[in-house]
Amino acid sequence: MSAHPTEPLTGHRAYPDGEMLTRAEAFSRALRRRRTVRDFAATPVAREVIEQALLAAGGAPNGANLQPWHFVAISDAATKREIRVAAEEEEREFYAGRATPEWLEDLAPLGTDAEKPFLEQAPWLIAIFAERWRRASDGGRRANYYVPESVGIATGFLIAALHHAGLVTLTHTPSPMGFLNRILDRPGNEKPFLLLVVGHPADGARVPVITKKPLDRIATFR
Ligand code: IYR
Repeated sequence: MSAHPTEPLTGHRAYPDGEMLTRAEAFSRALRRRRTVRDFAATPVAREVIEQALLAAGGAPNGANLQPWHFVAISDAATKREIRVAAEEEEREFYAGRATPEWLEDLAPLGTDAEKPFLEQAPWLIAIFAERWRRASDGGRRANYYVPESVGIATGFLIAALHHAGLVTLTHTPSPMGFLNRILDRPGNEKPFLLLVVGHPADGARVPVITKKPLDRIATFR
């Protein structure tokens, strides 16, 4: 077996049982306050906040620590406009027939449609790319591993970090999303994963009435 360098686990924090439960409850409550918001205020958000959230995402567990992701954080108005125009083009086709009737029926309670004004109104868009494979030093292709899992976990960290900072997000998945490679100059080995819309909620923002499944429907203990 090859020797690999190790270091002491210094970042771990242990808590007494009672405090552990209190912490678990507090974190659970904090994350359960998160709601997807579609109405954004124009209020700016400091780039440093976005940077910190991206650093949190970049610490996510992933396949062979190859970190197969790339985040493009966009605040430039012209780029946001270009993304909106391209996304709405795809969405019009989606709502006009590419989506199955069953899919549209499932979306009806959320009140979504092909209009995506939030892509221009929100101060930040974060386009998340999955690096399907990487370029070896000899120019050939090398594998990445568990790419969707890795990028999904990192995106979860990112959403949680932004929520923790007091921002709201919308996970937007125009389909297909190939236009993001073109607009954002990303190479063909990177596949758009999703577009995260980030900012403050608009004054008086409203959200759909929805329920989350209770614990006994999402988990089994044995
Ligand atoms: N991408 C479309 C449709 C859409 C699909 C699902 I699944 C949602 O949870 C929400 C929307 C859109 O963004 O409108």
